[in-house]
Amino acid sequence: MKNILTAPFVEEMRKTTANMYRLGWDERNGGNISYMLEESEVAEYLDLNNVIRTIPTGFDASELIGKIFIVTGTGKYFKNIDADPETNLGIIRIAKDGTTAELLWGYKDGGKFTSELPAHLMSHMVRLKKNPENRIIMHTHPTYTLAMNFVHELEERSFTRSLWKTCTECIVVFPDGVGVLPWMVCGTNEIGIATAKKMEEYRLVIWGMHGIYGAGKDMDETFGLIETVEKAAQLYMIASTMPRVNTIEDHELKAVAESFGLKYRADFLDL
Ligand code: 2HA
Ligand code: ZN
Repeated sequence: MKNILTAPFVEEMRKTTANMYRLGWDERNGGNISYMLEESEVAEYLDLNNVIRTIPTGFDASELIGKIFIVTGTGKYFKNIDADPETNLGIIRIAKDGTTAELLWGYKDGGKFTSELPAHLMSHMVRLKKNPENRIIMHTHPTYTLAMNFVHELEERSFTRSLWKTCTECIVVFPDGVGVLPWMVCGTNEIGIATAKKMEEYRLVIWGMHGIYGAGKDMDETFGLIETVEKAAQLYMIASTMPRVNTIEDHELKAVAESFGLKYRADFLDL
């Protein structure tokens, strides 16, 4: 059996969370990531028959029975993951009842998975149906995206348009746009259900005045989606305090999308 600390998926969790912390997006225990793993890749590092303990999830994830995820821990800080992955991360498998998580590794201090597990697993279920390659759900609190939440209408068409119009390549990176939820209590099954519903249409979902969710096939794609929204929001916020002289026009957005051959939300453009 190989040392789990050398596993590429543990390394990716360490590097990504450290990077997000350094960007200032994940203060204290802010943010969480879940990453679906292949049974065969985990079996190189762990005895899959050895369940350390079981933890109830509080909701039904029957569609994910037997699936294995590496997930950030509740109350744990992204800042500390790199130095102590075994305390701050855990590897869980959804048990046969669909409502229990079997702990295979991690949460060494008796901890458990993120309080946002409902939003993560419900989003995985939806995204997997859209794309069987989907592996990552990522939640974070990017500074400018959040700032923009306080000065911009929280409505997906207009929010998406403002982002698209700030950065030429935004429409290329997220042609499906950005879903927006109003402010809601976090950590509940209700916000999980609402997030998953948005994930039927979008790979990016803003939690109004809280943060953002991203979904993708790997860490780079998912991080890249959120990073691009954050860059556009940063430009929007910097430029919004000054008189606007230029903008990317709707016909120009259409031209970019068509030149890249994208299936995009044409109904989000005024043409
Ligand atoms: O777990 O970001 O939404 C910390 C959070 C909750
Ligand atoms: Zn959060």
